[in-house]
Amino acid sequence: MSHISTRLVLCTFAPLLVSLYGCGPDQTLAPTGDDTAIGSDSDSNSDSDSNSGTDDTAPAATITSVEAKLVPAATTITTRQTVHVVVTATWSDGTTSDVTADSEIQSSARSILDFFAHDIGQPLLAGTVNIQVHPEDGPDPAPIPLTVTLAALQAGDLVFNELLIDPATTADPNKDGKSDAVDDEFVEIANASGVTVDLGGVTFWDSGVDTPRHTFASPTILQAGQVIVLFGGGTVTALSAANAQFVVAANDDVGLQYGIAMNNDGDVANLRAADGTTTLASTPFGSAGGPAVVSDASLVLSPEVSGTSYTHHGYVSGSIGAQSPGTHADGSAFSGPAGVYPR
Ligand SMILES: [Ca+2]
Ligand SMILES: [Ca+2]
Ligand SMILES: [Ca+2]
Ligand SMILES: [Ca+2]
Repeated sequence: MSHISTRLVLCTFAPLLVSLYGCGPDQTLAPTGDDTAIGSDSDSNSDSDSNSGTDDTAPAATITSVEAKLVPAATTITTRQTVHVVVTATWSDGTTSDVTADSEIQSSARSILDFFAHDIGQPLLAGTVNIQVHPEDGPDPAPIPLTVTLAALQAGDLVFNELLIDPATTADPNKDGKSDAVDDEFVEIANASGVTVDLGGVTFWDSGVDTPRHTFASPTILQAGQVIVLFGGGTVTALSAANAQFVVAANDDVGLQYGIAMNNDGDVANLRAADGTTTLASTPFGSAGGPAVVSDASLVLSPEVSGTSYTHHGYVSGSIGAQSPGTHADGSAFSGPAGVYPR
């Protein structure tokens, strides 16, 4: 409307502009080639110019701009948060509408952040991404930059899914070619948090000593649905499984070369946060309370990862035997993020 008013004023008081603005009873308002500034203004005039006084043939409005934003707004998130993308179109008649459902929403780095649901961004690793939006109609909005940082570990994020406290004298779970009561002990630690976490600086303790048996290297990234297996010693290079990592106990105390030292009569497996004091997970067994230790086989959560009690590994339906470092008891792989965030 303001365009019309301006035009009327101009036509009334500045007759010399008649040729530019097309004043008069006709409709010669179309842009004239390279004169883009005037052309774009007068183009909308021609749509709303109604000499007849009736609203007869108004063409459909068009999208003039599109904006994409995060709701709530964010420039940095941790892996414990998700982001919600909202796409809004502004139309030539001044109205706006939500066109999120009609827009393609993509991440510039899907390993860092991905869209498993249409408009919900799920962080997977630390880093910086651009969220790119392609609306079905109208111009692409500016991409949304976003930085992802790793969430701090909390109690409950990690669970001891499997503990091999008393390996069989003929077993070789770490597959280093030797059976060893210390080296072949292991704990299988599952990420039950549903988000990516970093075990860097986290320590493993048994009971009765004031020194950790193992300190996880920085960073040790564990994504949702993944596990890491900590063996007492030996080598683990022959082991591999999807969504699983394998490490050997190591600490800085040369006088404490006892592996992870899980006593067969009873002990407590503990994980502490990098601050050295916060307990992340604690599982007593045998004489320390909790489940009885079984000989020559491991204890495994029932159901795996989400359970709160332990059972003999060999009793699990479909069990592959006495232990299963890096896989479910039936030998199947852990799901990783793809199983935690279904599309
Ligand atoms: Ca033992
Ligand atoms: Ca071995
Ligand atoms: Ca011990
Ligand atoms: Ca297992």
